[in-house]
Amino acid sequence: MSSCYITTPIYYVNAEPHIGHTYTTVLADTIARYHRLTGDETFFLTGTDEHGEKIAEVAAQRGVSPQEISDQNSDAFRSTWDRLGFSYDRFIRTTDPDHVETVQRILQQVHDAGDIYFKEYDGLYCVGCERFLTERDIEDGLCKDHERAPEQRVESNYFFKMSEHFEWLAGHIEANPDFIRPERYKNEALAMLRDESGLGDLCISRPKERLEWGIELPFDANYVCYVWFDALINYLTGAGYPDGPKFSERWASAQHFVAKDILKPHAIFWPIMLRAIGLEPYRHLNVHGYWNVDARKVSKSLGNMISPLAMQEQYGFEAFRFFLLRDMVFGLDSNFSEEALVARVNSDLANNLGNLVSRTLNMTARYAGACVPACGPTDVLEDEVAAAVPVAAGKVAQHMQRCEIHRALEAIFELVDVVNRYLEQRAPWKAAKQEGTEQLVATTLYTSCEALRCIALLLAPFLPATSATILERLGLAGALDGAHILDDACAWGRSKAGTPTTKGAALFPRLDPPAREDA
Ligand code: ME8
Repeated sequence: MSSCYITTPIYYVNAEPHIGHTYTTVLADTIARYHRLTGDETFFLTGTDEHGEKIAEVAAQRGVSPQEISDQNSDAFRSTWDRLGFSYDRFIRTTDPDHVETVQRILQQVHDAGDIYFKEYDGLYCVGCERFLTERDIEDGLCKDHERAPEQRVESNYFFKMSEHFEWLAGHIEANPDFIRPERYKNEALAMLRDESGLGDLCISRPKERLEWGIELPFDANYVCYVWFDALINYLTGAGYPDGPKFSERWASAQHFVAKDILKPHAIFWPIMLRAIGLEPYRHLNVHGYWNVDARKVSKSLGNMISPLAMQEQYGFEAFRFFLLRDMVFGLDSNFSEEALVARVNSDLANNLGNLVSRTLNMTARYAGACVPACGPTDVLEDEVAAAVPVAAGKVAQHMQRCEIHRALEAIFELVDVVNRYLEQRAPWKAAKQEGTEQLVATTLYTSCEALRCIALLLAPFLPATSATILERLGLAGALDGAHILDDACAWGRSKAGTPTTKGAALFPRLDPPAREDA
């Protein structure tokens, strides 16, 4: 059995979850579910990043301790993820004792190996990014991401010898084209490495006189660890480093999911940190674009957030989840609007999928006594439907390997179209009115119930609740328990005649377009 270790970023606890965090977590959840259904031993990690100036600053503004803010907002993330049904295996907090211990152990190890030195530093610091900026990060005197002015800082600090590994890293990135993907981010990482003036060594400490909220350096009690050095190590703690029984297999299959805002720490700092620790680099860094609203990145600091719980309340989470997965092209930015969401849900879910489910099950109730009928002799039309299933499954597998979720969904919805077209051609509602067509109607309904079973299985990683509902209505509750489920999707003919089916209410009622403010 192969291992599969999937992570999201650990989110800062300076505010509540928004569409951006939800997207990365939906994406990772979908990939994790997919791997579980193919039989891989999957471990899915998410959590919260709690130390550092950003959190200390918000706590001070609100007059509470950083620990209180962390507890409150970490709970907000976890309970939101639970309400949305994400299938994470561990929710890690950087204040968890095992993480603090791992970070200190690693700091000591890297220090003992001579890879950390002390010096005075003078630079421009952005608290939003929690790092010193380079010229590339600044436009009109402001941090490009946070649109706030960085502060000039002169400080004595500890530095991690990062620059001596740039050449090795560039070689690793070149030699492993899917290490950082899609390709545009691989190229961006290589450009960062070429532009060495901007990188240099990594400052990994903050003096306690300026910041107390962090993990104390084991070799100097006057300093705490820089939040990014602490945060990246969560991926090791979460996998059970150093001696957890599954650590080695998990680490060998590690895939990180992040947006492009944190490319640099993941593409540059992290592989070099791993090298200093004596570990192999992770397997893949999967980098997606931004969700924008009115062409601006959704973010806590810009205050244009879309709440996933509000979306769940308004549209149902599966509809929102589907929109996020279907409308973002992996690697590119996407614009969020409720109009686009409603249009997508109405066309794909209410019309195509919803219609197929309701007419298949309604006709099975009406013409076959609410049981899957026995399949009679088949013809070229049935053979075409049966042949379309492994084609769709093959495309899904291929696209999922590359994280091209929108294309995987496209392939499943092409299959939905094939079955809808088949029903139009066979028109069992007309055939049923004629004499001697019982077998033809039964074969048509068997074929569409069977295709629906396959579609529901293929959809399980993307729309887990919808998939379970369709299977339940086909009398196959529990079909998703166990391993190698996706192989079942391609095994045509598994539906058994006589299995009771239920009609049920519309899966996705058509949504009204949102009211316009100027209307
Ligand atoms: O950076 N569009 O945490 P963070 C798409 N703690 N994704 C978005 C997004 C948007 N508009 N806004 C946020 C941190 N995200 C660090 C990470 S990991 C060791 C430490 C998502 O709370 C996306 O995944 O600022 C992005 O990379 C992440 O949230 C940043 O979350």
